[in-house]
Amino acid sequence: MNSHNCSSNDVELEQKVRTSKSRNLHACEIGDEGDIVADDLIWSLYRRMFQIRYVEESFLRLYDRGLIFGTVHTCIGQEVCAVAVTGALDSKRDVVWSNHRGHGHYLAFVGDLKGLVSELLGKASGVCAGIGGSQHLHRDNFYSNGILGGTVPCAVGCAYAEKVKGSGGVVAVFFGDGAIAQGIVYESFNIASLWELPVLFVLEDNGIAQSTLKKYEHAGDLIARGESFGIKTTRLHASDVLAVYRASRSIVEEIRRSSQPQLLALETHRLGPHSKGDDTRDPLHIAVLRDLDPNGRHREQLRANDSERLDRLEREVAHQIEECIAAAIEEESLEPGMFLTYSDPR
Ligand SMILES: Cc1ncc(C[n+]2csc(CCOP(=O)(O)OP(=O)(O)O)c2C)c(N)n1
Ligand SMILES: [Mg+2]
Repeated sequence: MNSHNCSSNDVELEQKVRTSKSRNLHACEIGDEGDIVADDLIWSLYRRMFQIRYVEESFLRLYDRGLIFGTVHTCIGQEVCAVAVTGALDSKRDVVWSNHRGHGHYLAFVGDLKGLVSELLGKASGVCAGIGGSQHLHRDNFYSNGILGGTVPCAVGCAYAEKVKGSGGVVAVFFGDGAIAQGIVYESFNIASLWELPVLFVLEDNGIAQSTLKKYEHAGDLIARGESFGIKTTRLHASDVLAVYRASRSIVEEIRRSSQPQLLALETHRLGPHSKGDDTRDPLHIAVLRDLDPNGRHREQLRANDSERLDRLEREVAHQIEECIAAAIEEESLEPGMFLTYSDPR
């Protein structure tokens, strides 16, 4: 197991802030590999991270304006997990199962900005015709559901299907440190390992489940749980997108070759509320976390590399998102009665 010591108490966090501030790397050096390929790659990975951040912040504002119904869980601060892991997958043959915090996973894997924005605004042009909403996104090989842990056996079943078909597809499933408490997760680990299924279990360990800190919920080491089922486990900080991307690529290729499941445990930090405005954490703690924001750190590095290119990138991405939002707001909303009569036209 690649293990880093990384429990999320404040003292350790402050040390990390100091360490991250003392590193002022050129963009090419992110991931400790300075080459041309890395230079282009980091720009495209950052583009996606910025897009996700901008969309998520927009969703919170739209929610406040009463334009989003139901609930909305943003992945602000956790963008590296979505971008790096799904970037390592092949969207044609691999499959993603996501959870309640899935907008970033969807954008990074499917790339369907318009479908996502319209879906959250409850419009017919949304990816699920506006009736799935934030937690029920499905298109092509992407599935999501808000039942904690419930997606993990679905992913294992999918991986079984891919194996039987001989497609070479890998199934990645994202779940949090709260969800890993669900018993079904262990039944899934067991079967995946026993039947040698091509699954990548991705634990997004942000140290909190809604308002319950990990230390009040879990005994023992979360990461060791996969290993006890014979599942090879890698533990990383989700702070350096290029490093996590490269690690994910090699893990995915290993799963594809061997048809053995693996667990990738990413330590990450949720910078926003659990859903909308419901953050019970000490504001000082959040301020420390914000200093560690991977988006901010990558942004600083890219600005040092080419500030005009960065401004252009952010302007373009923001403009595209604003256009999508404006168009979706203009679109007529669904009639409440249609929920009773809707049938999928596909
Ligand atoms: C089975 C189930 N129980 C409770 C909930 C309500 N709920 C939604 S998110 C959440 C916390 C999830 O924590 P974690 O798995 O760590 O993911 P995070 O929100 O931190 O990304 C809870 C309790 C749920 N969606 N499903
Ligand atoms: Mg959590």
